[in-house]
Amino acid sequence: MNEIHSAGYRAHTNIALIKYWGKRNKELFLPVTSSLSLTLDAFYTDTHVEFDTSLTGDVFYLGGELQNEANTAKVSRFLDLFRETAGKPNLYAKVTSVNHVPTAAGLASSASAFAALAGACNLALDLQLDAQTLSTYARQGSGSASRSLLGGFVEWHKGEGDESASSYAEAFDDADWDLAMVFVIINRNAKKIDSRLGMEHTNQTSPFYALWPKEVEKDLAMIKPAIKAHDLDTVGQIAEHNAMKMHAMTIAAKPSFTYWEPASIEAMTIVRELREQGIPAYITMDAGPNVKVLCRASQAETIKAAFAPRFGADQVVIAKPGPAAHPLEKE
Ligand code: 2P0
Repeated sequence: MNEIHSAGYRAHTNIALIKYWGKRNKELFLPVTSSLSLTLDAFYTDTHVEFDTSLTGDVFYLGGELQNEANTAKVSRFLDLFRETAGKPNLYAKVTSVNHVPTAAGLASSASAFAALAGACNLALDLQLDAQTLSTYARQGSGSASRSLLGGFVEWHKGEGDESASSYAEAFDDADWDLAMVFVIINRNAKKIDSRLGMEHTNQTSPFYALWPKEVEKDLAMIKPAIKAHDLDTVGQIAEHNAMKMHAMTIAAKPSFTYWEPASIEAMTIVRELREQGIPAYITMDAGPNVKVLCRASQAETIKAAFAPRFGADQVVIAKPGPAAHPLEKE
């Protein structure tokens, strides 16, 4: 008789206000600095995992499509962490994952994907790992996934030396205030430099990287009290400056590269114009051309409208603070 252990989990994506950009240990995904993010409601991943004693290897479906060997191998390496903890090294699984993102977004997120898979494995194998411990597992799928297990503002602590258990994510603030993030989705034409490669190249060749750890430390120390005080202007100014410093480092890498496209700069100009009109709106950008705007939820529609002359309605998405990752109801 074959034995089946299954569970489903949903995790939302997160956007860092203080960025993770560099690893001190690539095998364990230990970061150079701590980081701080906001989990968002608009984009998420639903994942079902079925550990089945009759399987002779792992099977991975993403968006209804059976995945190739390389993608399946990534998932398998991640499942190994859970199999080892459960003491069942030969228990294979069928993983079925769906990313919920707006049409034409190109926003597939490894953060929500590995967080959802971590939650599903923990539940299916009845490991009962607490959120802090589970975040150290999610981290080893993708660094930013550690932060997607929790809701609201989340801090991922860099930890100590090579101690995996010391580098975990922790809820910082529930973000239950007048807050939103407007996504301006810019279709990419340029060839993507994925974040893993981008951060490593920056770390190794950008002369400005030496300044980064100290800057992050200062930014974190300043942004935390501002979040607690619900001071959007201070939070936004620090977050925007942190993002600009990250992107400046990539331009100074050798060879130089940037995630910005002409439309990214147009979107940023609109944000600055909004500010000149007295509307608090602040830019952050990640390893791609999309521009995200931190603002008040009560002004998000006004901000969305400001992008309308230049960007299509389906290119601008309003997201609110999102919840912690959680189990999906059994069908
Ligand atoms: C962040 N990013 O803090 C930063 C800012 C992108 C820009 O974390 O190599 O996919 O899998 O740990 O987590 C994206 O990098 O990289 C990221 P890996 P990950 O959100």
